[in-house]
Amino acid sequence: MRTQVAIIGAGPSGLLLGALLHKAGIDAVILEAKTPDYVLGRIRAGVLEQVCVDLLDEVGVGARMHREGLVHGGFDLAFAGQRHRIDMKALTGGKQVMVYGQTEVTRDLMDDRAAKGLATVYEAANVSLHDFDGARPRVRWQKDGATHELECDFIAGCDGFHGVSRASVPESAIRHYERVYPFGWLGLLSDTPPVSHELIYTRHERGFALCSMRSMTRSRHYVQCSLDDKVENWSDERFWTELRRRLDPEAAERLVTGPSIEKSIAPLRSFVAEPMRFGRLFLAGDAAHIVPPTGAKGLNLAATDVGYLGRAIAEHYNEKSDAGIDSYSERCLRRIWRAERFSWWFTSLMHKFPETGEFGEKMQLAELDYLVNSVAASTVMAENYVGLPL
Ligand code: RFL
Ligand code: PHB
Repeated sequence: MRTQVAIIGAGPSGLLLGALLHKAGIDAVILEAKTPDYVLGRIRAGVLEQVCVDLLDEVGVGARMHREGLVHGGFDLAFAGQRHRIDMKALTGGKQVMVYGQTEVTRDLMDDRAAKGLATVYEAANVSLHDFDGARPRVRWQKDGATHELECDFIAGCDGFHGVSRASVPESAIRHYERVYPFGWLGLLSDTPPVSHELIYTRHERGFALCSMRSMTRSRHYVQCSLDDKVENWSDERFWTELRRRLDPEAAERLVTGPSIEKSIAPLRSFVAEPMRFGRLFLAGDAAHIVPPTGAKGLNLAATDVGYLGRAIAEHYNEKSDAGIDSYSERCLRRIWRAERFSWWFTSLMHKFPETGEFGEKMQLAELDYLVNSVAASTVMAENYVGLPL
């Protein structure tokens, strides 16, 4: 079997890259370890930057997002029992974000791929990458008791943080930068109306809380939890009680509770692998970097990585230029480090860090007070949240 680009992973970055390559007339095969239902069952991101929206429009899968997604021009920061609105739209000269779940983005890309008859191999086991330092890379996998091999020109490693692509690179060729936070987020999805029409990020002595949404009838809430916590320890009732305790009085009053549809714990981590290109292997999305979810940047970074990569590969075939391929890693990393900085900063500002003590808490409150009362500081926050220019 032969293709131009072998894409490892059918998460949002692999699927979007597949769509961008198809649009440029380039043949690609996607290999995914799990089933489609498993991929769609992972409840993750909810906030899309304009660059991500533009890429989905560019490949023609944006119609449902524009119909069902919610455009937000601001969000609230809550601390010391009060809420303060950050007016992103006014502070950034009109920029806004789209609230539309990662599950829906993935579904739209999957449906489009299926409708076009493009090749995706689900349940591909033991995927292995070979010879990407030479001119003829190959990918092998097992399915239905048989071993398969795909010859290609390029391999795109879009297989997330625990994938095989980054792990296939010799240790001496890659450098990792990492910070693991001493807590996680416990998330709960429910068919209940959101607390407010915009997101509320809350700093509280008991820990961080976030009120988000998927629609005006479906909410997504998070509370900071300890790293060794287990979902089984959290009945729906315990979750709602804990969330309500952390919210400001008005939000607590408006909170509508109901049975969970999904509940899961995600550890928080900042991680970057450098470089992102190894001969004919490219890493993209969570395979190369992780941000804590506080800044809502993970999926957006994945989208911009594959935006750059799709264009670079198209230039290689259609314009016989490798300029985009040669600058891929550097271009991505510049954007990634700025998003890492913002996500780390916002995480540090909003969470309970037991080791920093009361002094740390006072610093957080002083910074939040400055942030919501200074136009300059609010503008910095707003322009990072809507996404820095490409
Ligand atoms: P994914 O989504 O992990 O997909 C990788 C795919 O690769 C497959 N795979 C393999 N396939 C073949 N062979 C192997 N050996 C393989 N190993 C793995 C996996 O099964 C999977 O299907 O990575 P991708 O595509 O790079 O997408 C990244 C995003 O999923 C991630 O950055 C975001 O979800 C992060 N994130 C958020 N990002 C935002 O932009 N805005 C948000 O509001 C936001 N909220 C969040 C988030 C992540 C969260 N969690 C759970 C970490 C909220 C949370 C709680
Ligand atoms: C979500 O809706 O899942 C969500 C929203 C904003 C974040 C993180 C997650 O910062």
